[in-house]
Amino acid sequence: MAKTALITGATSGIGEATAYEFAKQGIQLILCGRRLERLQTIKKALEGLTNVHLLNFDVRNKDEAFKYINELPTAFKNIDILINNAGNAHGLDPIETGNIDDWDAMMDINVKGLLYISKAVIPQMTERRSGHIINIGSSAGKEVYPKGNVYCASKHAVLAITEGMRIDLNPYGIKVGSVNPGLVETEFSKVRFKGDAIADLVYKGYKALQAKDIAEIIYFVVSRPSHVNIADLLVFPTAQANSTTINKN
Ligand code: NDP
Ligand code: 8X3
Repeated sequence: MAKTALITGATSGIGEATAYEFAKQGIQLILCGRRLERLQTIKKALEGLTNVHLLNFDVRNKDEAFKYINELPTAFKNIDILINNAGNAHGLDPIETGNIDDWDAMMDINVKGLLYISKAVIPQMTERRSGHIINIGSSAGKEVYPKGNVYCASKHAVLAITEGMRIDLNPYGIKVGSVNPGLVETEFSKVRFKGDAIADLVYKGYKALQAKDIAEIIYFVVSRPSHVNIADLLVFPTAQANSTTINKN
């Protein structure tokens, strides 16, 4: 029987590319994001390959997260794979001038949103004693870079939550791991810099990772045999050695 995956943040970038990759492999999809039109376009594009169900809500809204996940139609009720991907950086400022709304957004979406979705999905996984959770962390969850403060904190939290989940869900045979990319050319920098032209410079002068690169890695992770769990994966573009060392032309 086809597996079912819930992907948060499926309207662009890594989440969208993962939806395409999973559809190609015949995995049924539950796609979550705030931009409904984009969700509908993706559903239309993928329906020839697999079944797609849309969940149009903000992961910060815990009532909606529980309501939508608890009320999934029968054909989508059993979630085998959860990709906790929704998230972004907001701003790049020294701690002393950082914007509190940016801080709230990063902690509320990247950390608390991931927890709400996980809390809504995990009980059915523990009941069935199977499942696979992949949290999309970041190289920013492994090292802190200048002005990265709160975004880095949110991704360090994702890594700690991943490790905690893996320990607590170990008796149930549930796989938990994180995929942690360096620079990926998506809408990420447009969101971070609020549409400012500076966003275009982030991926200039070298070949950044593409969303499809990460989607293929995520599919590799979910397609390992049942006794293999890729717990923690760090991937950079070849031109990047760490958060601050990038070989640009
Ligand atoms: P994008 O901006 O392209 O995608 C972000 C996705 O998250 C969108 O689909 C967006 O959908 C969704 N999202 C954001 N906020 C919410 C919310 N409140 N509720 C529901 N969905 C939300 O960026 P990426 O694809 O690059 O980012 C995906 C993940 O990868 C993030 O967790 C990011 O931190 C991580 N990452 C990115 C890297 C990069 O360099 N790009 C590197 C390392 C990690 P919508 O706006 O429609 O709700
Ligand atoms: C995204 C990578 O270096 O822009 O998580 O923070 S970075």
